[in-house]
Amino acid sequence: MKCRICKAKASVNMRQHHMALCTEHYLEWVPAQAERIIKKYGMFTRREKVLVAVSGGKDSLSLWDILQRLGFQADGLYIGLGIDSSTSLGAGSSTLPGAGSGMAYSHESQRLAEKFAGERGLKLHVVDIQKEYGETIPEITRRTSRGREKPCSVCGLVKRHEMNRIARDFGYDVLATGHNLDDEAAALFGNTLIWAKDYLLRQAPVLPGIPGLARKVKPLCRFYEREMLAYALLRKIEYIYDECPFSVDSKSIYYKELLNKLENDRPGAKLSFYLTFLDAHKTGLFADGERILTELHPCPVCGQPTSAADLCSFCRMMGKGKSEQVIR
Ligand code: Q46
Ligand code: ZN
Ligand code: ZN
Repeated sequence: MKCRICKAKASVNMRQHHMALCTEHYLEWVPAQAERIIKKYGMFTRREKVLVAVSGGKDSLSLWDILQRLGFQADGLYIGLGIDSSTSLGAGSSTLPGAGSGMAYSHESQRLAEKFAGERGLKLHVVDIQKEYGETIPEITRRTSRGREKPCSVCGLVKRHEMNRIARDFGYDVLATGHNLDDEAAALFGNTLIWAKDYLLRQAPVLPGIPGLARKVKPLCRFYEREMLAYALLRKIEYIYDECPFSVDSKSIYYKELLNKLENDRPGAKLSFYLTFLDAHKTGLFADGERILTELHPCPVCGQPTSAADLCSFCRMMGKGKSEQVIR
């Protein structure tokens, strides 16, 4: 297999694009392609401040690397979830995957995110959930009724809240996450199976900002996971190989496997599934639902927009609002 550009030995073969590239040209192709995606969907400009949510994994670190190489103003945000060797959801939950697995997931992912930033002189915000709120994600899960079996629902809520908070408090125009095509296609597949209207409505490469909520963008949404893996390896980015212990057996991993089978037989199927969805979206498939965004109001405690009747879900989960004064 030869590089399409220089005819040297190719390092990455992309069947879905009918294209193979050598290392040098692959490392040029990825940022060029990312820039096209950023422009095509109107994600952000070089004048805007971007906050990249970094987990220490290959996608988010590669995204930060790409944005730096392209000359965007991109800082990082790492959220310490407290998912480490002592992680357990307590009695009755001992069968949980990852519970007490001995893997210091948060510790190691934070080390790698800090190492990445330190070596490149980049600014990284670190929020430690336990220091900030007195409890780790598994501890909040144990205390509340949200997601008894897995901390993912609590974790997702806390991460969204904290990303919005830091973006707002530090004046970032846009929040970028490292979701790749496999993530997006798996989410789309799962949501389509149950026609989860509200989720389908909000699944897009760009979610426009509204007062109190930064614009959210996914610049890697058209890159296959294996393309990002190749990029991270060829750029010699040191990232955490292990997934969060709670992601084991998750539905999204199952959907990814199903879609990989499909992709294997029909190269490009995953991309076309996602892109035809975006087209359908654009041409009005969910037009009626647009009103959902207008029904938000600011949470009386934290000020973030919410559709809940009073406090937002985060403040309710954290038991805020009862003794606290309304702050904004
Ligand atoms: S980090 Fe959090 Fe994920 Fe771990 S607890 Fe679940 S949601 S699996 S992306
Ligand atoms: Zn080449
Ligand atoms: Zn709130």
